[in-house]
Amino acid sequence: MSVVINIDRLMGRIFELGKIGALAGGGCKRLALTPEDAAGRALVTDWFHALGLEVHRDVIGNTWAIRPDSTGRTDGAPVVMGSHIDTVGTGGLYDGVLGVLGGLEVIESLNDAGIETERPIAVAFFTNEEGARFAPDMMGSGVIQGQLDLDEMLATIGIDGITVGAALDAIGARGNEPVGALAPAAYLELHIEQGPVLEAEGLAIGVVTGVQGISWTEFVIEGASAHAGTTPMTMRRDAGMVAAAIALEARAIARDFGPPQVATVGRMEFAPDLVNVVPERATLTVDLRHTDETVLQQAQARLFARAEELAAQEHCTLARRRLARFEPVNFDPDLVEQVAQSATRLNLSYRRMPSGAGHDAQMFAPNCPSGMIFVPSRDGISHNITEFTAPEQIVPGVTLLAEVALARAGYAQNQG
Ligand code: HGY
Ligand code: MN
Ligand code: MN
Repeated sequence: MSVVINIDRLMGRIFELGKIGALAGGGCKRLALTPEDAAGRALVTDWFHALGLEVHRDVIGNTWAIRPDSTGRTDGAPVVMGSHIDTVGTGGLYDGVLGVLGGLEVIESLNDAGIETERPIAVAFFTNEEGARFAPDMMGSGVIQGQLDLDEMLATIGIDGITVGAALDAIGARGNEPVGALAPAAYLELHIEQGPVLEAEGLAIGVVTGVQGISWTEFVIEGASAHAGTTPMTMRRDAGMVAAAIALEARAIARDFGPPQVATVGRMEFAPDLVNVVPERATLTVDLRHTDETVLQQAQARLFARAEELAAQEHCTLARRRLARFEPVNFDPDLVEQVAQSATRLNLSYRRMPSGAGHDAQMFAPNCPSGMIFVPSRDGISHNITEFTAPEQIVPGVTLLAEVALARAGYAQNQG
């Protein structure tokens, strides 16, 4: 028997949350720990309370809600279904949200069916998964799972000059549960694929085997401002040109290494940023990813060495700062197999695949059996306001999430 989910109820919640931080052309913007994020947190936390769940919040704002086991207790290690509700600046309605509200739908569907479990089941959202305002990404889940240092993260300064600690307090999101307070028996995350594979292969489900390695670096190049018209090219110390050359090197690395190597320059700023002034300072970020740690190290080494050369050639200085660095993660093979077998039992087409994006699940993987379920993304698009997954594609994902969560939590024997 599989749990019957109420897709209309779930889509209603997805659209309701999507109204918060809604962007003019569609999609939404709820950068971590902004007033928009605070409003989203309040709405979802209200939904947790409305189901009578026991709500907890920790020292960096991670929030989880526990459904008691069949004896009414919530102190056992729960099976956790989680993800995030913060978004990037051009966010869609489904990235992260589907995993949180899908988990809530599983819990409400269990309530509807009167199904009780031997273990507690919980649903959670984690602080600052995106890392767009405050790097690194997966910050909240990294802290509570011991992969990132709490004090270091609270002191992290965002792209707008505010620390994580100050932003937490500005929206009243700091809780009192300590690091390590959430110790799941198993962790499951439903997420949109955010890439083109499932749609291209006509598959319903991605059984995620792991997450590729991530390297985020900020470069700051210092040169000298000069007159754009009077300064001979040989006299320039043009920080902007060094930044542009580093960006082209990042693209060359992806080309030369070939798939699955990817490289992205997401941010680039010049100072004084004026049409007729040679830039004296340039700041850019480079995001490199690969499924193989050794290759990612090679890509990173080439980028760093070339950046030094380019700066020296232009008589500029170069400062480099790590924004994020996570090695590739493999999910628990038994759990991956269980997801695959449940998909087969539900007659769902699927394939095993790694995740190109980072996810909270990778922070739980060293501590408990962790796994992920993907559903297709239209045109493979995400981090874009046109991100879309149809309700009929969501149903299999949530049904499979329920199936695996129940298997891990154990049906209580005294089912009516
Ligand atoms: O960057 C990522 O992969 C994720 O969206 N935080
Ligand atoms: Mn996400
Ligand atoms: Mn994302």
